[in-house]
Parts: sequence; C-alpha cells; structure tokens
Amino acid sequence: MLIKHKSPSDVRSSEITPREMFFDRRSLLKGAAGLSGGVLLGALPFPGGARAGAMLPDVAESLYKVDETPTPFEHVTGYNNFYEFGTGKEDPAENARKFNPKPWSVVIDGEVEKAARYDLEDLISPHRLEERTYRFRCVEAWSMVVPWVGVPLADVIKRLGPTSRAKYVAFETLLDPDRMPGQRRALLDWPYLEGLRMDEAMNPLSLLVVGLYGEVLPNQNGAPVRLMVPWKYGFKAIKSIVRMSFTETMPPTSWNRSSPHEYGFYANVNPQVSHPRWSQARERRIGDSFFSPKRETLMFNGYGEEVAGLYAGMDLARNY
Ligand SMILES: Nc1nc2c(c(=O)[nH]1)N[C@H]1C(S)=C(S)[C@@H](COP(=O)(O)O)O[C@H]1N2
Ligand SMILES: [Mo]
Repeated sequence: MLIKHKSPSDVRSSEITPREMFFDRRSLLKGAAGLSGGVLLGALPFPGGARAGAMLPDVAESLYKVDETPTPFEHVTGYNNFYEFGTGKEDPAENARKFNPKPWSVVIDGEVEKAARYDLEDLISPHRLEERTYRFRCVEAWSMVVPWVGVPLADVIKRLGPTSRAKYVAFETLLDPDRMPGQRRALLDWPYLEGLRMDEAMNPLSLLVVGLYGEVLPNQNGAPVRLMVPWKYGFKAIKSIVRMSFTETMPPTSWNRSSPHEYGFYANVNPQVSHPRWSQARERRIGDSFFSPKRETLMFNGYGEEVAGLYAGMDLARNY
C-alpha cells in the first residue's frame, strides 16, 4: 500500500529549500493565519478549519504516499490531542491560537558529536522538505491520513553525528506553563517526553514534521516541529520539540510513566494486542460517516514491510 514515487537520489538539488525562503514564508504565514482564522470559523465543523493560505516553498514530491484519501484539513487541524492546550479534541485549536512558535531552538545533547543549541531553521534548512501522506492512528482507535511536510529524521541525525554509544533518542516538548496553559494542571509529569530506539529513529519512515497540507505546521498540530512515526500509536508523535538527547539507556516516556500498564515504550500499532481497556482491532477514520463501519487496523499500521524487521525476535505482547 505504500508507494515509493522516487528514490531520494532522484530529487534534484534545486528542490532543497533555501533557508531564506523558509524564514520569509513563516513570517508571512503568521499574518495570514491571524486574518483568516476568525472569519471562517463559524462555518466549519471544527474550530481549526481555516486554511491559512501561505504555503511552504519548494516541497519535494512525495517519496512515500499511501493510496488513500487524505483526511480533510479541517479535521486534521480541528480534532487534536495536545494536552498542553487542553484535553478536549477541540481545545488545542482554540487554546493554541495565540501560541507563538518563533523564534524556536532545539537543544541537541548527550552521545552526539555536534551537541549544541540550534535555531530550528539551522536544523531543518540543510535538508530537502518533502510531503509524505501517512496513515496515522491514535491509541484511542481513531485514525487519519495526513499529508505531512518534513525532513527525514535520519538525515538530521546523520548530520549531528551520534557516537557509537547512542542507542536511543529522547525527545522533549517545550515546558512553559505561561504559553501552554494545560501545563498548569498536573495531567502529566511535564514536559511531555518521548523516545525512539536509534534504529527506529534512523528508519526512512521517521519524519521530523514542520508542515501539513503544504502549509507551515499549525500550532494545534505541534508547531513548529513534531515527530511522525507512522507505524506507532499517535502518542509517540511528540509535538513542539525543544530537545533531542542521544542516550545509551532507554529514556523515560510520559505515557509510560503515567500508566505503565497501558502504554509501553514501543507503542507499535498492533491489532492483536489490546489496550487494557479496549480493543485495538478496529479504528474509526476521522471524516467517515457515523454510519460507515469501522476499519480493520493493520499490523504496524500497514507499514510492516518497512519496519517489521526492526522487531524480529521480540515478543510484541510483552514489548507493547
Ligand atoms: N507534546 C505533546 N505531543 C503529543 C501529544 C500531547 O498531548 N502533547 N499528544 C499525542 C497524541 S496522543 C496524538 S494522537 C497526537 C495527535 O496529533 P494531531 O493532533 O496532530 O493529530 O499527538 C501526540 N503528540
Ligand atoms: Mo493518541
């Protein structure tokens, strides 16, 4: 189901995003978002529905694309999980409206040669921006198909030069209760933490996302930079990342810390392993009619060909 349209070497260097363009469009977008945001809201099914209009420049043709209809923009940006901005699905679109993700820097530390604090632009702009339409499934048994824009996480990591001791990458979300009102409540042990094994992070599917539907990433979807690992449950896709640490030992993750019995480190989509409180065998595609049947959930969310080898020999009922 996963179609490879071209190999990375086919992408011409002219498709690489020039740094200045990336900057300019981002400031352009902020103005446009403010304008259209208020005007169209009432007419849309979810509060996140207004298209901001300005697009990311020079996004390369998809290398990876599932052959399914993308979930409408208004659902992708209006039905969210982002507890830093509230626990209701419509809260993030509403409460993240004033969040300003500029300027933004990301600390790179731990077992890595080029440890430093990087401006986001410095981390992203050396790489080719590409659009990848991935299936995306939440542990709550709903799913979407989203055209994400980002850069392969593997490319970013290679440039940073992890040492031979680096076995995991830990990710951290911004901690700032003034800007993220949900952090004033102890819902989770803030900041939100996630992690990947190094070979998972280096898998070609892992994407560092800075946009969707061709636009700069909306606040409610994790602006300005979030992770997307499409064979894992949605909670692994950490938003508003401010730190990436290369570690020798398995890092703590927020949901595992808060409910270890329900959420493991791996969190691979697996229809055969139920969440303790509900089945994972089926999913509701956001945007489907209320009357349409649920869809069968696929092993590794349908990405088994690409990632099953990462878990060869592991007991996936124990390593959930
Ligand atoms: N920092 C942070 N990242 C997060 C979350 C969160 O609450 N905080 N929720 C996760 C969950 S459970 C899901 S399903 C996805 C939702 O991403 P979306 O709102 O872009 O669909 O974000 C994930 N990343
Ligand atoms: Mo989720």
